[in-house]
Amino acid sequence: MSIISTRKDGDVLVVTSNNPPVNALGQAVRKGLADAIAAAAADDAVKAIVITCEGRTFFAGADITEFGKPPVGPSLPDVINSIEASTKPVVAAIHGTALGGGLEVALGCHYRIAVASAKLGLPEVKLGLLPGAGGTQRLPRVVGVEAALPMIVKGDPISAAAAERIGLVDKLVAEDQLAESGVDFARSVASAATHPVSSARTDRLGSGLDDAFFDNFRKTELRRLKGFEAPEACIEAVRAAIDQPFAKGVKTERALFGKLVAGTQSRALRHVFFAERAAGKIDGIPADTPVLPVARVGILGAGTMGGGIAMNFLTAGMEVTILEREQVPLDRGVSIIRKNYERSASRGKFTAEQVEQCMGRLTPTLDMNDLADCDLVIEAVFENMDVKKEVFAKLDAIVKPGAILASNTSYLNVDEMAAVTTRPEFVLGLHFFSPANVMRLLEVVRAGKTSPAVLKTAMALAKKVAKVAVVSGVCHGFIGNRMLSPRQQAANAMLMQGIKPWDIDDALTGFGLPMGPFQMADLAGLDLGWNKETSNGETIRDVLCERDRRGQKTGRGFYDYDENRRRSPSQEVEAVIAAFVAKSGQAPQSLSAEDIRNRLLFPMINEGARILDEGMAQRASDIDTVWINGYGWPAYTGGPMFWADTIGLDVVVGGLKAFGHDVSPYLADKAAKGERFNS
Ligand code: T1G
Repeated sequence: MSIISTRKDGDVLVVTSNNPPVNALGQAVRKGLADAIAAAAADDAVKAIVITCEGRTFFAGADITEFGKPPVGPSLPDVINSIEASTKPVVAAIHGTALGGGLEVALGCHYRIAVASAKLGLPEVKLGLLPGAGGTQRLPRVVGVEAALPMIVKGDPISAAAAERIGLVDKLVAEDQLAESGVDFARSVASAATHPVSSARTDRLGSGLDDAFFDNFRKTELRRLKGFEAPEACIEAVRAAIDQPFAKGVKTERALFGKLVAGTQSRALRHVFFAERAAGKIDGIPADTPVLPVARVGILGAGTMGGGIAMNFLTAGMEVTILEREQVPLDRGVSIIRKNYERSASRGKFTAEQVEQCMGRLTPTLDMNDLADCDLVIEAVFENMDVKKEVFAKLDAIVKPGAILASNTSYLNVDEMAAVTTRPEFVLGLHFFSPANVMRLLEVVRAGKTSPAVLKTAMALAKKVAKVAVVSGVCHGFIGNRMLSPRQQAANAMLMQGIKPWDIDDALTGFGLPMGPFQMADLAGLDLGWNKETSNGETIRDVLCERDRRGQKTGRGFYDYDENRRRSPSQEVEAVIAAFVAKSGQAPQSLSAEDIRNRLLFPMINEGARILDEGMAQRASDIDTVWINGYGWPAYTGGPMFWADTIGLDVVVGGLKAFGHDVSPYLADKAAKGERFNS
């Protein structure tokens, strides 16, 4: 069966793509489309053409795996130009997603129909690219610049209904009638004298969209895209649609695309795309391993984590029972869940009815026996091993056999928790990140006896609650937090060399991380684990806490904070640090931002190498996925392991040696062989 097939429905030629899983526009698809259009042109019996796709979606874009390889014709722009030049009307019949090159194909068609559930978008910017097959020139001509600009610069898809409202889709059709509706629509326009040609349209380009318009757009939309190169290139390309004739505009688009596709950022973001998809694959689990049914979830603890975790399952349509020891914290937890939903509803994410449906699926309780019938129970209680063991022993006695018991611990040994139960094969870690209803990352901790079915069930559940799940072995702090520790140690060591906390933080925020270690410390509270009774000014943190500089909560920590929690360097802290440096007898040092950054990040990478060497992570790209989705590592660098590959493992090894660190043999070996973490 060829990827592109054609059939005649009377005088309408139906061209169908069948290239699972997402009808990516690889070479064979492009060739097949070009041939079909040429055949239609040569066949007088054909009066109109419909392009449609088999499977779960319309074309989901160019084949990303082809990027970086020598191009093989026909090119997508050529295929789209041949569609647009057809004298017989071409109708795109859209279901699932029309994304990137897929929407560009549809824009080359003269008409577009879609089922209501379809999504349409140009997500290229998320891959560090821009639409490179005419999308930046045709979309503004079809829907206007105001509607096109956010679609291209932000890359988020829109619904078919929204697409119809802006004139991108000509007609919405019934979900199960797409092919027939396509033929009917094509037949209905076949006799028209002319057909709309996107590239020739100027009626929607409008006027007076000057620098002020684009500057205002930058101000409102680019703040969250700081550090990404592609958004600005997208704006430049859309401007070309206004300022230049189509033929010149597509040349501008092509030049911008060529620069981006060859750049490090796009290579990094394409790596991230495939890394997130690879993370869901578990080595060594037979394909026929069953996924266990999970309809009702129990949550122990209605605090910040417990409440956020509960929302994931409620939002996904599941029944949740949430347990607390006392009424007050239980009521507080439930009201915070409602407040969070209502805040999201006020931003249009949920309807009031959906909020009530989610809250309706929540059962608060003070009685652990109410968890007996749950299929999965997740504990989010105090981070103490004795407390955890006690909870697991009780749950094991109460919850029905065959139910999964999970811990939301951030560091502790899940094997020890499993060992106090009679069902260790049903025990694992599910480490959510705060706020748990927002953060995409879920570290799935595979304990020594966790069964393949339980692991596979956890991964399937993660997808159901829209999390990016990464499998970690049992080790202190799993993948993310384990790598955070050497960075924190390096930061504290630099303080003792007289490097200012704000210079250290700025080195990381300058690199693109959301926060530096001392900002994080102030946010979490410097008195976390601090004991007032025993404190004796031995460490910088002791002294700061003794002076009631406990972080944002006291308005002073490593920084001083104003009433809007804006931070500023503190002379008092500078003096405290200087005193410690003087007492150590070392001469204060000064380092460049790059040096500071390397001293913080190289030890993390070294720890990442140890994690890989021990098999605590399945692959280097999993570590990248953890740091991007759990710790805000800038995606345009690809994650810590990909970044290390980019700067060269030999450079990392050289730096670690210079900073006096023991280099992981796994890392040293790869560097010596000129290899990369991500092959
Ligand atoms: N190319 C190659 N492989 C792709 C692909 C693509 N465009 N899209 C998906 N896959 C693979 C994916 O790796 C996975 O493989 C499988 O398909 C299922 O994907 C010139 C420059 C469509 C919304 O950015 O957003 O067009 O892991 O797990 O959750 O202007 O896939 O099974 O081996 O994600 O149902 C622009 C990318 C390209 C859309 C479906 N298009 N895809 O989500 O499945 S650039 C995109 C998606 C471009 C032109 C430019 C999603 C999806 P495996 P999945 P899903």
